[in-house]
Amino acid sequence: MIKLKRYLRGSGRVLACVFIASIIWLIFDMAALRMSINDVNGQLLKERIIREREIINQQAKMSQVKQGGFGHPVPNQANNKPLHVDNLAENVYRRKRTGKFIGYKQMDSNEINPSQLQTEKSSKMRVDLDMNEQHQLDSSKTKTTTKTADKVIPNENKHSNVEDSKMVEHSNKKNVDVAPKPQVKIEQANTTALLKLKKEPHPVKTPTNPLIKDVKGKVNSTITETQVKTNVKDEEVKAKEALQSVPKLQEKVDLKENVTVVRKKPGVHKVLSLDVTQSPRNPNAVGQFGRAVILSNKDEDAEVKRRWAEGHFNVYLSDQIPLDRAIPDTRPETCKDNLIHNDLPSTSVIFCFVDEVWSTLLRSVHSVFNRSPPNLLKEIILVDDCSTRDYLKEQLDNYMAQFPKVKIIHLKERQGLIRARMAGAAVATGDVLTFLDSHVECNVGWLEPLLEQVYLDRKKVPCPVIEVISDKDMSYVLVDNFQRGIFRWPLVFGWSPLSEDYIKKHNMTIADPIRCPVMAGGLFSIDRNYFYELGAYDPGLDVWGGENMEISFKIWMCGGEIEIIPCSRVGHIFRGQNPYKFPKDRQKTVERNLARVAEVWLDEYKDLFYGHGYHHLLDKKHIDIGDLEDQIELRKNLKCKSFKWYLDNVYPEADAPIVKAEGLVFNQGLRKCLTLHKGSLLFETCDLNQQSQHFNYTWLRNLQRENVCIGPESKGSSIALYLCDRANVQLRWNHRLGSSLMADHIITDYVWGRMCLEAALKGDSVLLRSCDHNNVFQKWEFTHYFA
Ligand code: UD2
Ligand code: MN
Repeated sequence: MIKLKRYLRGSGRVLACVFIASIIWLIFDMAALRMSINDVNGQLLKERIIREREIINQQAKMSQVKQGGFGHPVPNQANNKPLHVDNLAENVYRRKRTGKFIGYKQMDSNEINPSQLQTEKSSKMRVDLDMNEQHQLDSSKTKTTTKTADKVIPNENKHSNVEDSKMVEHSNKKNVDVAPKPQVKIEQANTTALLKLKKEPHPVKTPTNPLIKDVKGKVNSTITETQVKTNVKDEEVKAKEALQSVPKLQEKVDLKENVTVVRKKPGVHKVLSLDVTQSPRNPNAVGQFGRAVILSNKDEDAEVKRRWAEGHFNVYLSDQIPLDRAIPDTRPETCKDNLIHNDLPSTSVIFCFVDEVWSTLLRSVHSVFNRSPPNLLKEIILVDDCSTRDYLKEQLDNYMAQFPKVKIIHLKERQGLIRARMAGAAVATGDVLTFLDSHVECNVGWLEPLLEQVYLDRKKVPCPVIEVISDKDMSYVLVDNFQRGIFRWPLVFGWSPLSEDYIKKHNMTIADPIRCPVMAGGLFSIDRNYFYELGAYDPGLDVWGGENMEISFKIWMCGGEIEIIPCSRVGHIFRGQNPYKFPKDRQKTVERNLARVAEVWLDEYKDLFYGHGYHHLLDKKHIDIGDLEDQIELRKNLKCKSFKWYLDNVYPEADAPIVKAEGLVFNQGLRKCLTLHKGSLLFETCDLNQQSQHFNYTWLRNLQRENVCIGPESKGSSIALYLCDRANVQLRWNHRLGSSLMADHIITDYVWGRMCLEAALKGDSVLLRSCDHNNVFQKWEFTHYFA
């Protein structure tokens, strides 16, 4: 103590005072610093909120300015992602589709790997349960009673309180690390953005092309007593709906990430991975998660067979599968990060159907409701193409009455899918038309990528990847990547993989849009006004078939583009045969449709169509393909490009030689070439430079030089020259190279008995003689063969 006193004396005291003072100073300083940091933080936060509000205001203004339409091209950078190979979902259920033709698809269900299935199942569970937690969050707002866990979902995209406490408990446990709680302020900002956009929907332009009236008029005139069930609501109710649905939608989005995105690039958000179901999904339900169902019971087998004809697929099984079952999210991994514009156009989804099975029709509709952002889904239009089944009348109306967005049209006369679709389009009010078959399941995130393409370019016609719902076990089956739709002669639709070279050359990833020469037909989105500018479908096409060719050629040749969008996926039940009746003969209906398409769109290539087994369609006595004037006029008015342009630019891989063979026609006996000189046939020494020696062997099997054709005289054995006539069977010859007995011969199929073209010994004429496979004067060879 004495020592301490001694230290505090004199200079020691001064030092101690300084020391204490500096400590006090330090403490004050730190406190001040802390306060100023808090200030800055608060300021920063304020600024951020203000900035985000500004962005949102800008977006709202933009959507006001863009009232004339939504087609301003902005490249989607999110597509340029590296190839993703180890996507789990891709390894599940993968089957080959290459080379198989639509309508004949028979799938085998034995390839499924159960362990992968399990993984897929659990990952899917997380998504669903995640939604349930959102339901919990909402529980104070709405209370609706859910019926059974899997079957009925009475509200369109409206979340409700889930009363099954077991499932909720389960979901909360599972969900802890899955759904991070959103930050309140940020949530508000985003919500405002969407609400503002919602309040200013895209105005609907009325089609201006005079042709539109005609097309619509024709359809309407045949639809007698169309019943349109519209649930018109006043604006207030609609606004309320928007207020309810949009914030809920937002909850599902990872808000933290979304904000980062908004700051980088205003006006976009990450594609929404919606899978909304009102009831918790029963993981043990039949067909849940898109898995195959194998029936072991013999009685059930008999039932499957008994009911097969109702839809030409496993109807018995379909009826047991939940209407809102989950299916594996099969998109390439990178799709989830794709950026989508906030102000996408709305769509009307159009299903036309005839005698569709109840459960598949409903599953199709529910999949649209459950997996589409409500603000983009303007309405669902169901066009009943004069079905004969009772349940598709009042029962359907009653069921759909709970969904204000559903409109039903019951056609009084059977129109066929083409005119039925047009009837649906005629009442549609969405900016974009989205056509779907009535036995589909739309997958997670299916809609936004389609609408995004239309938004970027209104002349783009995007199609989802069509995946397979097995007709036998109802499993959801993935298809190969890089597939595009093509046609082979005679206009048969098929799938074909892009070549390795093409993929490399264009630096393509599995998520990039694929240019598609021909669409499958059933599933696509198209700007509504553009659809009418193109003259919709040819209303002269009947029942089924060919309309996919028509619209594909029309789109490409008249300035549009068709693309398959791998980030959008929809499952479809491919049936072995049409499950409904054709009012007239099926084959005749389809070939008549195809002939109409060929006559309007194929130019000089139409003979390739007729030449592949459809010669008989040229005979007007055999078939009346109807009036084509309007269609030809339409093509002229639209100033569409030629079919040759289409082949050169859109589908250069097509095998489309304009003739079967051409050049000099060499006779093996005379060792000279056929010459058409001053109206008569003779032989000269072969000379490629001599135009008089050049002949075509056409797809209509004519031996033709310019417009002159060689044919047998109607009676007798001599040969005559005729003005070519595509319908004249007298002018058709069979000729092919090869090793068969009659190879190299030129055989008429007009004169009774086997008669062949033969060079006269003197070389001054050609004759018609009984075919003799040893006779070298009956053997001919063209310079070039193409087919
Ligand atoms: C494919 C297309 C289909 C259509 C067809 C060619 C896909 C997945 N499917 O055959 O959309 O382009 O090729 O025409 O790309 N329907 C009617 N009325 C009729 C006939 C059919 O409304 O008179 C309905 C039918 O209920 C179904 C849709 O049209 O919803 C397509 O018929 P489909 O499923 O028999 O055709 P699909 O898939 O074999
Ligand atoms: Mn179909």
